[in-house]
Amino acid sequence: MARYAHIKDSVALITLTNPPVNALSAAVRHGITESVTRALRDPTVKAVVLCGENGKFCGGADIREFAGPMTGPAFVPMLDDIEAGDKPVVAAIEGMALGGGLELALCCHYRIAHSKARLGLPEVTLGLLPAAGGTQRLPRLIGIPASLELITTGRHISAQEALKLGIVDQVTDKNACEVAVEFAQRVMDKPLESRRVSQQTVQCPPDLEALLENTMVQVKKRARGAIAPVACVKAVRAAATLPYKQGMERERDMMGTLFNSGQARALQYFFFAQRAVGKWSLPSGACWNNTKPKPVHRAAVIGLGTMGRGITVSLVAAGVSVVAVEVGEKQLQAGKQMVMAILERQAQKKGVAAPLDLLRFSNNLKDIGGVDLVIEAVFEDMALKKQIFKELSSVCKIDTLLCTNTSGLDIDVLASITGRPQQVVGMHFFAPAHMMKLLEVVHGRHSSPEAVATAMSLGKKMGKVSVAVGNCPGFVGNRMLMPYVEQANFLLEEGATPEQVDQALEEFGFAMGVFRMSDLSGLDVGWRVRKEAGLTGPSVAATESPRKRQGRRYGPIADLICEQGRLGQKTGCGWYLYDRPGGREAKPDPWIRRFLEEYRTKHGLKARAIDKQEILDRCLFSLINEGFRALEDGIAAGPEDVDVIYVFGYSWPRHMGGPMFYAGMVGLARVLERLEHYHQAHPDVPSLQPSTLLRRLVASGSPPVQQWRGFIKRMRSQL
Ligand code: 3H9
Repeated sequence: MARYAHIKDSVALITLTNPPVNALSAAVRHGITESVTRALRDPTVKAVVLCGENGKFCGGADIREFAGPMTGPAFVPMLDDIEAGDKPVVAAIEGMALGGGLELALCCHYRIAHSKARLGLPEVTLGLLPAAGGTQRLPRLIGIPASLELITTGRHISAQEALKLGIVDQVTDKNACEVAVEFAQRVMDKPLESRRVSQQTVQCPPDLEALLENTMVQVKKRARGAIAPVACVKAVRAAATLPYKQGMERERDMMGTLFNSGQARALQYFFFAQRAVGKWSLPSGACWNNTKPKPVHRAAVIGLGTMGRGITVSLVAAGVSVVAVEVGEKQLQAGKQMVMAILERQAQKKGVAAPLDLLRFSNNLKDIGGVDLVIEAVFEDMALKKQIFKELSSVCKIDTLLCTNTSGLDIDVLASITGRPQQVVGMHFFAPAHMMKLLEVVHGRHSSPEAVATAMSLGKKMGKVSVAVGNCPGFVGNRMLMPYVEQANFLLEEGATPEQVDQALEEFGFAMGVFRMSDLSGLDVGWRVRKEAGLTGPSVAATESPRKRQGRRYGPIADLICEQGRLGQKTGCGWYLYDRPGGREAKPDPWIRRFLEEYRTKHGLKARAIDKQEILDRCLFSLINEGFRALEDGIAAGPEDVDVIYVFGYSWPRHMGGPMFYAGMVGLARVLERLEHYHQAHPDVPSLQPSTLLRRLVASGSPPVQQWRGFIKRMRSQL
């Protein structure tokens, strides 16, 4: 786990060997301790170089070990011993030095980094803080402001930035290990006192108190209830105000609290969930490691509305050449201007030229004949999409992949219009598509494994977190959103206000409550979907009760709001009031209050006081219940898929792990009991009826979320 070699001219080389990222498992820590002791004892060794195998220095503590009791040598004494040793230790950083990996480098006396290496203290993203001295050594090395930024965000930085900040002593394009050995030979006789970071004094800015206070305010605002970023600020404060030893005690105490917190468990689960979704599989048995994607060099985007523009930007930024098609000349020009402006802004930030040579605009579908893949991103209108898919089928070369960005329409219907249903998949991006990380890759009944693999791989190239999902109305994300929004609407009927519902959801950790979110995306989006589904509009029989559809309770409030021309931010009013069309600041609207009162009177509803807990239980548990149904149907392959979709697409707070993980945290028995309770109170709301999967999991003793995949497989095989 750590290889020791005594190489030329009195240098010992210690290589961490724990693929894939040389994480500091108990065995590796053991290896380091033994090797360092050996080097320090050997009189022929005058200096030590520490490096990692396969061009990777170290990815930090072994996160998998956090689930069980910690064994092996403790981190802090191991690092202290290296720093206190009387022989210079040089860290040769290739690939990455993250978390405990960077802390290991910080206790070395010198650090040489390869120019492509990435460094950082990302513990905060795992619900922790850098507790092997990171919060105490880094401020001593680079000062308080830069440390606060790096430790509270967990941002990875380049070797060049690390050099500028003073984290590393040298950056090289050559083999960092060889450079470090030469370096070690030059410094082997130099005194070490000034090289021991823990012995240095922290350079504090004169406005330290104000800086710490401001940072705390900003961090709390960004954290949305996460506790680790707050602890990180406190730990850096300790570095600034206490001697090293006491600072270390503060670091250790706070780590103790964080380590055992539910948030840390949630974030560590989420770390592995993000990686699990890349390992997709289809019911046919085809999967990520037995299916090769096709290369995509040239693509077309059809439609230059908000979605088409974002998708075009993402493709071009990923190095794919794009023909963007829009039939209306005005829309084409507006889209062109916007796409070019975004690409130029992005390039300016990076200090490079915008890749505009990859971009072509056209108002003629015939111009896309030679592309490898098309993404249709027109209005959410089935008739229009069918028309386009018919045309695509005749103008594109035979092996072109045909994708749709629909947010919930039937992929199989679109596939059936083409003569090549196996080459049709959904690529559901989220707005704004050039910024949002999530991509749902929707496989229809006939989608080929190669088509799915290609869309997944293209998503990755575009920097997205891609999740493969099955085909059903709304797929996974929007399907689960429906009962959530429905409950929010029912709560208004029963006595709540939009701001009361939003406040409860925002306090839970969502970036925006359901009504503020709806105002942002436009109320007409859902209105169109409901019209298309025959829930509102001219297709509804005049004799039908406004609060019932197909024998179920229906909440028509959102339709009535839309009928008033209140479509959200873009019209200056929706569930809230804005100072102008396009305004951002939501203010409670007395009109809505009056409207709700009149509505309740008209329908004989008596408003009652609704508390925060009921709002959360009804909105979140109905959404979770639908998640269980999506798992039961096989539309979502596993709980990780649902959770990744909700965190990246719907701003579910990451420190709550995602809806399915959260259900496990709350206790499946409690979720079931609450759903039963509310379903009894509202028997005409089917989405509150607990799913079979939830019932079975509870009956089986509520196994942890990591075991649900296997449980579902067994449950299906018994059917
Ligand atoms: C810490 O250090 C605490 C300290 O302060 C000490 C306190 C006392 N452990 O991401 P990839 C696995 S906390 C275990 O696909 P990439 C990963 O699951 C730690 N496993 O590759 C995957 O496995 P699989 C602080 C790890 O090239 C495989 O390696 N460190 C660890 O896209 C490949 O990973 C961090 O937070 C780990 N530490 O990205 C760094 N790291 O193949 C976490 C990775 O079975 N790691 N694996 O799916 C990362 O950010 C990325 O993995 C990294 C590589 C950038 C390193």
